[in-house]
Amino acid sequence: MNYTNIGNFPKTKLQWLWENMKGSRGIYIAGMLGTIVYNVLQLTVPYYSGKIVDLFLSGADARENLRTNSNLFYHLLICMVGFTVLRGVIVYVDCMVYEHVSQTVLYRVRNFLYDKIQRQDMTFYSTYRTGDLMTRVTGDLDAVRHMVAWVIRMVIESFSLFGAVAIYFFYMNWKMALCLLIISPLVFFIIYLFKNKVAPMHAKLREKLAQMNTYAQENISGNRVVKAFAREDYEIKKFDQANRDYADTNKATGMVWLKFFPYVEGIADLLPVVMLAVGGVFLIRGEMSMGDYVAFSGLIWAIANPMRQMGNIMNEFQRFSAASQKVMEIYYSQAKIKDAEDAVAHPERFDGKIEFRDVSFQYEDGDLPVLHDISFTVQPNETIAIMGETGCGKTSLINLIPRFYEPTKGEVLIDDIPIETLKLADLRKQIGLATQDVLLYSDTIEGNIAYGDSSIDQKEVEKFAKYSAASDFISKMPEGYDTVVGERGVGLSGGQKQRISLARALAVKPSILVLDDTTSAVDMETEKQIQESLKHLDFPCTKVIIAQRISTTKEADKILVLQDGHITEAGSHEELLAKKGYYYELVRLQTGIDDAVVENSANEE
Ligand code: DUT
Ligand code: MG
Repeated sequence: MNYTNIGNFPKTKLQWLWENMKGSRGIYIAGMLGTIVYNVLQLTVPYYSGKIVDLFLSGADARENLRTNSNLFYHLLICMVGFTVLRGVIVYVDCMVYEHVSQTVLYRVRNFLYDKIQRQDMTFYSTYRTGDLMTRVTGDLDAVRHMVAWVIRMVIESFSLFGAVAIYFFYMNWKMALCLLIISPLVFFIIYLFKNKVAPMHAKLREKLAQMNTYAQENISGNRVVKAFAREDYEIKKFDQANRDYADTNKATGMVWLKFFPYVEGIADLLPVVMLAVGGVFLIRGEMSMGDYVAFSGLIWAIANPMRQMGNIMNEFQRFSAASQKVMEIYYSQAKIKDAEDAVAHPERFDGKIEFRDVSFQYEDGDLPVLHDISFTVQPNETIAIMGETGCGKTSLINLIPRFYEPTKGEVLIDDIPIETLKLADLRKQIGLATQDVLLYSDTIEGNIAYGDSSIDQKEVEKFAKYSAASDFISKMPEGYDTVVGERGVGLSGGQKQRISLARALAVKPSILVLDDTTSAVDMETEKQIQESLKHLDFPCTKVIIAQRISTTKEADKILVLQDGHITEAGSHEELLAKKGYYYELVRLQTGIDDAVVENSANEE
């Protein structure tokens, strides 16, 4: 896959995240500070309870203190409760901050990605599978959101808690603190080993998810093929396999932590033992007060839990890493076909002259050129027909006109302007295209016809439907133009879809109309009707028509015959008949009559 700059982004993942927090950075930093504050506040309870124990419960003059200094006792108690309540409030607000910022980032990146995907060129769409793209804008993006909402918060929580407690421990009794903390670097080492093991697992996991989604997506949109071949069981099995693969990889990823978990857990469990043994000795020797002992034991969880949490955090961090890689690939991808820096605006109509100058073309992923040195000119308002056997390059040729692809050699000009100097939108707005593979939107028929120009009214929609010989069948439908057609035009026949697609292409009143085998599925009679109305459109329009039937091409001003990407014959119907080449043979084949008659018919015309 050479489409994007994989792994070679202008920013690191965290820098990229930070960039997308624009506008919420201040509040996010406040949120992080809040996290530090509420974690440090955790120390207040053991601090005050330690004080209370020392002064009023276990000290030598505890009773005396309680009698003479009860104010202090209540003061300490109120502080303890007050800080606990304050902490609760901060945690609450903090949670909202993280959630808010993460949703803001999610919204922003999602829109950005959608925008990016919309503006990509054809090569992009043949590179990425739909299911994979869907995974990127859903699952992967959610992992990014999770990073902002949870992972970063947990990192700060763990480190601030651990750090605050460590400092407090040293402040109380440095010897005891040292004994407890000396083993903690070992945890970091274990986590480091764990990271190396789990990172590739997350990359794999993510691929499996994309694969599963792709199967599901292809299967659902291709359900008719599945049914036609009665391959339901096969498809179910295929999905089951992908599903199992994903589940297994998920389990395997979880198992990685299980290998490291006993060591981290062992170290965490060791802490209370050290506390009891070493603390006990210090207590006996009088090197530590009972209050300090209580404070120490009351806080031991605050260094054990961050250790335990590390594995979780690292796991989530790696998930983010794998997912953000995929998101950033789209985020930083650049369409190769885009407006030139100095692109010329051309809001007005074209006259409609089309010229191909020595155009050769090869698909990026193809081994051989599919078009060789194509040169021809179509004058404004003329009709040019392109013929040739399947796979000879007809669709590839017309795809160069709206700049879906770019020639590898030569250039395409419209009204003598090289099309790569025009603004893409201006170029494409002037081209009405009915593609070979018809795709209609889940919308009403009217909505589909007016897709390219939603400003046209019902009357005009009906006019274009008439041009494309679609009005009859549309008016026979129960809800007429308001009939909702499903995805890909479910509920319509092939010929009906083609006619709606033709009406859609006409409805933008293009200067250039490109029809790729658009009447292949309609009957001869209807096709004749369409040909007739195309001749009498109420706006000037150059027509490029790919067709297989002689009846369609016969009346074109010029006919091109393509063979293996070369133009082998060019001229009018009569000129080509006289050549007695491919076109002549085609006429013979299609009309089913012998040479003499073909020649006669040519003479008549
Ligand atoms: N091709 C690719 N990649 C594509 C599309 C086509 O490599 O994305 C190849 C297949 C074929 C050649 O280019 O060998 C020409 O294809 P095209 O679609 O232009 O053929 P066609 O003349 O339109 O055939 P058909 O009459 O079947 O529509
Ligand atoms: Mg084609």
